[in-house]
Amino acid sequence: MIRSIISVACCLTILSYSTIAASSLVSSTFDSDTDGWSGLTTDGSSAWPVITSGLTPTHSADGVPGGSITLADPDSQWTYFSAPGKFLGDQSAAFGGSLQFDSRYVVAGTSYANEAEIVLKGAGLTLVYEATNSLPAAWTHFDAALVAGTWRVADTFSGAFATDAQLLAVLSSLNALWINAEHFTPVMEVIALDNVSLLSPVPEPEIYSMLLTGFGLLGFMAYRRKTLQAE
Ligand SMILES: [Ca+2]
Ligand SMILES: [Ca+2]
Repeated sequence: MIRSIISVACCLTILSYSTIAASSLVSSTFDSDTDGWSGLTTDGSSAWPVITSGLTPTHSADGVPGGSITLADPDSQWTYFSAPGKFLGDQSAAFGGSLQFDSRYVVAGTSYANEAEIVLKGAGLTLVYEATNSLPAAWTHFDAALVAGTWRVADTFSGAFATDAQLLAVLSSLNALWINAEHFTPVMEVIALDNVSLLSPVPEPEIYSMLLTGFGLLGFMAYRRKTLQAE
């Protein structure tokens, strides 16, 4: 009895460790090429209209690890990396998970300018995520949770936080995923991007802890019962 309870507890432990790690639903590591990414500029007004599309990023050997892509600021508008089709469409599995990437500047401008790090469009909505006002020269990891209260609707600085329902609607019919390549004034910076990944939610560790504690208690009770019977 005790042995079987211990085996079940061990299995649960192994199960919890194997499922706690969030799995990547789609990713770009840029190890050999630009993986279909492009670039664009927008004027950053409320509808975030595209001013220039079809910019071509450059593949670079400098990544963390492997290659990365870089985009040079082409004009006085806001520049973004634009994700290829594999990141778009129904990405509802990422709801509750996160969007992660690494970025750094390769060439700096004179002073920092501040724009939304990530723009998501879908279901007639535009959501923006603000992460940093000062991208450094060193590779920096960004982890944007895809949960309510972190993304704003339409406007970077004063829009309302997106609700769970709005976020899920956008992720279910995603038609644009842009990552900021505009961090400085004037028109001169070059920004690098690596390891873009949409991740599924991480199961709550507390649930597994509670399950394991429960099994531990059951095992102890069974042990006590057996000991008492033997006495
Ligand atoms: Ca890489
Ligand atoms: Ca600039």
